Amino acid sequence: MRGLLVLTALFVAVFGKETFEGHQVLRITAKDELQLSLVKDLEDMEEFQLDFWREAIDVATSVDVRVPFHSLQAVKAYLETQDIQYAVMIKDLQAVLHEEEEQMQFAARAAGPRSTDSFDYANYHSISEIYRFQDMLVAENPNLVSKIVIGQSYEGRPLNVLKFSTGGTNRPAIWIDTGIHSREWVTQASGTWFAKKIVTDYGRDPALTAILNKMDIFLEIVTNPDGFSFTQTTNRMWRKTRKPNSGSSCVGVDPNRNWDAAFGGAGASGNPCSETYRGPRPHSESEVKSIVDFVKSHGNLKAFISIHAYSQMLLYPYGYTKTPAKDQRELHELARKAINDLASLHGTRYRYGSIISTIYQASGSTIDWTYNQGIKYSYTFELRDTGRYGFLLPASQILPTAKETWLALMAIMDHTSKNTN
Ligand code: 0X9
Ligand code: ZN
Repeated sequence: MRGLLVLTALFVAVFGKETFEGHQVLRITAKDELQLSLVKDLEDMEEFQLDFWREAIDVATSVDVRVPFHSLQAVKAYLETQDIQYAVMIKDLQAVLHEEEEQMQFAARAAGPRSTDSFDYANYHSISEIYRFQDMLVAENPNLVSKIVIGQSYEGRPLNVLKFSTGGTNRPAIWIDTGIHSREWVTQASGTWFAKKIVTDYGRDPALTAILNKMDIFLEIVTNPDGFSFTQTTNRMWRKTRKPNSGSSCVGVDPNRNWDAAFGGAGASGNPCSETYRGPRPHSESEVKSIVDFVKSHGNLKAFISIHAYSQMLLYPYGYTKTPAKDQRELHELARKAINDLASLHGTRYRYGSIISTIYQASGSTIDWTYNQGIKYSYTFELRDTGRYGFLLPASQILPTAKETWLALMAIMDHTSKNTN
């Protein structure tokens, strides 16, 4: 296993980008507890190098897993021998990636935008394009937008946060982050669109104007810049941070398992090679610690919204326990309103509820920590889709996704503002 990983790393170092020729994404559906445990056993078969896009939880829900070409026959034989049902969601991952890359290169051929009005919101962009977009937005709207740098990533990239503020000092505020998992590209793309939407709607949309006359909004678009850069240069499927782990050849920590909320509990891994590796200690990742420090020093955040993909879900705490959050009723009602507003645009259907009861148990996740810090309106989204493309959502869906999500964000921000003194 270790040998294979080292070999892959070497190959990539010499030849550039990791390819996914013949990789498939399978959707596996266990029909009883026995089958479910057989599917879970796959998680421990390291030689297969499986990448679980959606984990095994219970009999009712299916599992999405990326299977490398070299394991495909064996995995399918394993499932077929046990009579476990599966469907091929993505037949050739590399073909989808190729399409995505072509589209991105085609879009990048156009001259760089001279203003945020001509920015191409309907395509995916490199990290430097997004950083440049942020600077343009600040330059164009100096009375509304500023950029603060809350820290540095492991590889030394700035952790930029856009601050939207119409005045006051340390006003009550709303936090939004996208891209903490680097491969969830539709989130950073949507975050970019949200930033432009805020400056466009301020002074025009009465609801947003009222919110911004009372509260500040903080938006971190590229929350995991090292991972994001890595998805563009080397491995499109990278999720974690890029900090090496001592004593292991595997790199990175899952920044959505690294928070000090039941850190180390069930729903995270202690194995540095796992996609849900929690890290050596809470807040070990600078990308996480920088937000922690910001939240504490600000001290007046009223809503904290962390945006992921995929699955179409709006979730609130907790992920580590089934004990209901003390504001569960209000959080549930508001989530219902938000997803109904979201659906009103294109009919996109979301599920909603607590993390543990809706998706799966996760310890050390972002919003469990923010909620326990006293930020009542702590929510996390899983944007489009439900698995047809999964993390590889075509660029043609960026605008519909961003626009519908904005309606849900407005519902949460509006309620937060109205319930803040
Ligand atoms: O495993 C996760 O961290 C989340 N799914 S994802 O595919 N975006 O990685 C689910 C965990 C709970 N949900 C959120 N905190 N978004
Ligand atoms: Zn995620």
